[in-house]
Amino acid sequence: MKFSLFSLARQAVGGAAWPPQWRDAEPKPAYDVVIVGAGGHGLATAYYLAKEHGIRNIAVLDKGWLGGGNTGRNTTIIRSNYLRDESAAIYEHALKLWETLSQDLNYNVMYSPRGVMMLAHNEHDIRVFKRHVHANRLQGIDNEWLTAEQAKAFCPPLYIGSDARYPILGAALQRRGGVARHDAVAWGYARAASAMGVDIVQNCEVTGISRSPEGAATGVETTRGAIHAGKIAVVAAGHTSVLMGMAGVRMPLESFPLQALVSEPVKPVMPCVVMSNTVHAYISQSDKGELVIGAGTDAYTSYSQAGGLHIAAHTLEAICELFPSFRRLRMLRNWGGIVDVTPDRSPIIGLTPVPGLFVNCGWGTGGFKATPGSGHVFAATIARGEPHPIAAPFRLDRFRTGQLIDEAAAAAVSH
Ligand code: FAD
Ligand code: PYC
Repeated sequence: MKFSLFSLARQAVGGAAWPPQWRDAEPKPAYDVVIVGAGGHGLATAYYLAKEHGIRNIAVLDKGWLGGGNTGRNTTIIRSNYLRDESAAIYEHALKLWETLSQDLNYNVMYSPRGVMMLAHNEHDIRVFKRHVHANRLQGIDNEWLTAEQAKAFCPPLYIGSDARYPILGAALQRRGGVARHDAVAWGYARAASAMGVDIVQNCEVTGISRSPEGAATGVETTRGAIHAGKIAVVAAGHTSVLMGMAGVRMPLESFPLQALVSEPVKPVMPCVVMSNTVHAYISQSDKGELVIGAGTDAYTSYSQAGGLHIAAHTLEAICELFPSFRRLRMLRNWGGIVDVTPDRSPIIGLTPVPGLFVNCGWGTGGFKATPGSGHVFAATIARGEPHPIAAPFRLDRFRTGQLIDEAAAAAVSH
């Protein structure tokens, strides 16, 4: 890996500003772009920077192993049935990229468009989901309303009796929604980016962001030394506030644990993805046969990669009421990740007040589905130094101007 001797020397003098006579002699950055975070979004960004913008002198740094953050911990639900035009544009952009991603990367990411169904349990749910169906149709995105009987026909294990504790009054179905293999997405992007010359450095925690006397971001301090960089992109879900704080930028984010669990493997029994925001549970079946079950976020902010057990218990109770035949299954394991959540539940993508510093974060409980689209538009934003049109509405300063993109209901996970 390439370290800049000049930046090491600068660190040795306590990070002080370069004396004027040295400034002229500043070295060429070791990397054109340093990406902090080797999750799906960071790796996808590196891949599209290399593939579509010819920028290959890139390092992707991670404090752990690649794909070991939320990318490797999520329940892989993919859909684009959001409410607002801005959101529909980015999630649909991603969904279209998912459709050919295995071919593009020459790596099977096991994208499976098996349908995502969101259950309505009361009048309010019905109105909210019908509003999404109508909005999506106007946006050219597939989403349809099902009666309870149609929902049961689509997903036979679902219990729709009127004596249910959470009666099912109907559902919104996006047939093109589905799942993919989370690890394969990280590995596929990493392999393809690496083949184009991108350096991926694991076990390399970023501990500081250095700035020029004029204020521009010039490099990162890491547990393995300093690295001088032309541009720096922070893509470190859950930890963004900490990293951006190193450059003096305060972010409108809160970090929460979000957890999931899997059952013992069984033969194919769940044909689709079912989500219920109201009962705080969602479920699908992995290709290994495990039922993949997710819960809502913890109620309190924390950096612990484990959610409260009482939340998991509530989720399992709800799943057993929605799918009584799953009562006999044993749970195999549970885990958690840390998601960073914005006030309007939409991501932040783009430039920052610090020249040369870019950020992509705030995907909250729902960024896996966005991975290809997020990486694609973020790469264009970094390469051109101005927001890609799809990324533009998600700029950081919307929290100053008030142009929020409220997607609280589309998140489909309680938070
Ligand atoms: P990550 O994969 O978390 O990558 C960020 C990386 O940054 C990490 O590898 C971390 O080690 C690294 N990092 C952090 N700090 C530093 C530092 N100082 N120096 C160097 N590296 C650093 N989304 C969906 O769309 N569908 C779902 O079904 C879904 N289910 C979820 C279920 C759970 C339990 C969880 C936790 C999340 C879920 N999500 C889901 C959300 C989704 O996982 C995330 O939005 C997405 O994976 C974020 O990807 P990322 O690449 O931005 O972050
Ligand atoms: O955004 O679809 C989603 C999701 C499902 C589970 C967690 N996030």
